Amino acid sequence: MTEDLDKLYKDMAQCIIEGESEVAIELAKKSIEIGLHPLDTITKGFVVGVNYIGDQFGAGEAFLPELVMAGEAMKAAVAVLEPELLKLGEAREMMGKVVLATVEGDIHEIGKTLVGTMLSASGFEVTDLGVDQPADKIIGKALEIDAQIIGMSALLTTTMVRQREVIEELDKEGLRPRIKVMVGGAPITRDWATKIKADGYSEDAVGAVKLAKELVGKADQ
Ligand code: B1M
Repeated sequence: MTEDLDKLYKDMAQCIIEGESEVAIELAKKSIEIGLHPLDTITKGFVVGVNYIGDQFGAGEAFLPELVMAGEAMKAAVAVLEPELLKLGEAREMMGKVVLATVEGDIHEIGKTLVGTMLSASGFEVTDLGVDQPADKIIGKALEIDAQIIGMSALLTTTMVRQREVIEELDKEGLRPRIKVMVGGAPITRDWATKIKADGYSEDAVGAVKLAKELVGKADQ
């Protein structure tokens, strides 16, 4: 059984590496049928493949089309698993409102979407603005819906500075601590979050939920 599971996780990683969206969808469906935890499917299976391609790309051993295809396959797999992730949450009081976005100049969406799904499953009302979002749109939406939290994702070392711009703008407008800011994304570290005076940082989607609860003073729920 363990061997079967290992093989399934390897097949999941492999289909992302090969950019096989159809196979990714089938394997994601299979994981649901056999009762795997959707977060295990993502982190032990599909993410292994997308990280591998990312490393290969970074080393100049894979090229943009492969990165694009891996991204598409990853997106397809996560889309199948999203309803399962949402089912993990139970009906409960609304935890708070979050405006979520990938910062301006950055079109990476998979991790941000995963964070949004996990927050929704945990009782947060999430407004996901999508990718490539400038500071004024992020702040404008947070004010419009009276959000307690702005969550920003950045996957590029060239775009992570945009997180600081949003925080500086919030400070300038006197909107903190009314609106708390959480940041994440592959190049983001706790040191970076401290440096830009974010209210919190998480390295993954599960941690993002814990952090968001802390930020709205509901860590015990
Ligand atoms: Co791009 N890319 N990419 N890419 N891409 C990286 C990020 C890179 C590290 C690859 C590499 O070179 N090794 C590299 C960045 C290098 C750097 O900045 N130093 C890179 C590059 C260079 C680029 C382009 C510039 C390539 C080019 O055009 N020459 C280009 C940039 C385009 C742009 O944004 N302007 C580009 C494009 C793309 C695709 C479009 C092809 C595709 C994205 C598809 C999509 O999102 N629809 C893509 C992909 C797939 C990747 C990698 C391979 C995988 C990213 C991913 O989806 N990971 C990536 C390499 C890598 O990260 N290993 C890479 C899976 C996802 C679940 O993880 O997003 O980290 P992640 O999210 C995690 C945590 O970070 C955290 O929780 C999530 C779940 O656990 N988290 C948060 C994320 N956001 C959070 C927010 C929070 C809290 C936690 O609070 C608000």
